[in-house]
Amino acid sequence: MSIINYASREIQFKIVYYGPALCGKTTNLAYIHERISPANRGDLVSLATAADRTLFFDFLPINAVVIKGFVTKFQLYTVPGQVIYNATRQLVLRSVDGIVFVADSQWEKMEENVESFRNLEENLAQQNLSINEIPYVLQYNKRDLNNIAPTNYLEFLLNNRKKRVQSFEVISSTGQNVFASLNAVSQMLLHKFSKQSDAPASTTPSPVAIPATL
Ligand SMILES: Nc1nc2c(ncn2[C@@H]2O[C@H](COP(=O)(O)OP(=O)(O)OP(=O)(O)O)[C@@H](O)[C@H]2O)c(=O)[nH]1
Ligand SMILES: [Mg+2]
Repeated sequence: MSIINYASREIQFKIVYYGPALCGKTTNLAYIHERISPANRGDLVSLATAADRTLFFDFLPINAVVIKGFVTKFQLYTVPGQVIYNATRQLVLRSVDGIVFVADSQWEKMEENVESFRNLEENLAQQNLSINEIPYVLQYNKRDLNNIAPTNYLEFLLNNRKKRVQSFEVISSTGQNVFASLNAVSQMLLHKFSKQSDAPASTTPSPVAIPATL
């Protein structure tokens, strides 16, 4: 649930990067952290094992646009993808506003992708939420590798609901479409906020300032 502070005119949204182990969630946050100027972001906080597997979560706060006089902040989190850390995923998902589901495009990861999506739905259900109520986008990551499934197969597996969502072909290690997917989900959140608040909807600018060097 977004946090609105009328005194400081700030609104905060929580976006969670979800997906199977080693699909590239932390790599997304590392890239975003590297590309946004320190004036517009906080530190990337990562709690990882020696082998760089996320143990608890990664956290990156970013400042984005001003909308209707509110400074909008996005708090980006990743969950640990390893199956054993489900309790932690449930904690990280608390009060989530938007989700970037990161799928690993490699053929051998299809089952894990589907299982992770199902696990996401189950964990949302525990909060009495349905995936259909939460703005989310899909990332098909690791498009640079050779052994990858075609995107229409990934669409068939993961984007097969009545209401299809936006999906992106991503190479998070080089940054391809990392900001496109973040902006898409942020924009959905801002639209939702615009619709819910009393003031007339304004045009929604690109929520996250994309560095000019991209
Ligand atoms: N070739 C390629 N490798 C990638 C890409 N994205 C991530 N990787 C690599 O995949 C490995 C796992 O990436 P992480 O970002 O740590 O994965 P994660 O989803 O955070 O994993 P957990 O924390 O265990 O859930 C790392 O070695 C990354 O460099 C990509 O687009 N292409
Ligand atoms: Mg990680």
